Amino acid sequence: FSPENVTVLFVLGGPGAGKGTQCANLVRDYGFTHLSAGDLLRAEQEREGSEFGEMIKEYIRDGKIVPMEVTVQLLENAMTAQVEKDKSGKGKFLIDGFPRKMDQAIKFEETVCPSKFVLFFDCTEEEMQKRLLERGKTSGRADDNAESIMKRFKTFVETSMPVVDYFEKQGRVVKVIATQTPEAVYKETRGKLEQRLG
Ligand code: UP5
Ligand code: MG
Repeated sequence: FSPENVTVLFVLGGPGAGKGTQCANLVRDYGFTHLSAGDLLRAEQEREGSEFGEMIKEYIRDGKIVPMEVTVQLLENAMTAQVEKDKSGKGKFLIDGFPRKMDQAIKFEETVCPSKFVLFFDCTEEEMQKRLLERGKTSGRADDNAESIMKRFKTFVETSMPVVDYFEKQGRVVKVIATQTPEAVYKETRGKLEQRLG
């Protein structure tokens, strides 16, 4: 697909900030296609015959960032499939949980498509930890345990926040306070998004 035919918003925020929850709302009301990098990696890990399965499993459990080649390729494949499926030959994407390392940000914007802006969900670690431990009771996610959560927070602060800062310096971040109820967070999200999209 050609970059002129697609709109991309990156959706960032710490582990458990509510990225997936709010993306579901935006899909319902604005017709975006939601692509979660974490979901794509988990699906690839499960795929029979994947050469990356074991590696992805270890990286996710340790809260580390999977080498970007794998993730960028998965995202590009999913975008291509969606654009080809769409009658208009266009696409409107929420790329959730990506880019979370500087090399990914540069590579994706250079070789796939620049993003319009970043939607950043800002939440306290205390609140995120509470949410993830609660979800961990039933999610079956290998990284929803106290030890992995700590590692995910460390990676977020050291590796992913610099990406948010990089976009912020370019005036490309729309920040939403994400500690409130899901409904309140969504209300703020809609308001800021509509202002920005014009
Ligand atoms: N919840 C949501 N909003 C709430 C609110 N306002 N009030 C109270 N509760 C709220 O929400 C998390 C939980 O909180 C849910 O139970 C929800 O009901 C509740 P969710 O919407 O799922 O939050 P989200 O931000 O999507 O949390 P998630 O756990 O998905 O975030 P992560 O960023 O940690 O997970 P992701 O799947 O993106 O990545 C997982 C791993 O994949 C990474 O750690 C990394 O190892 C790997 N990865 C890469 O290597 N490269 C990538 O590019 C991407 C991922
Ligand atoms: Mg998520």
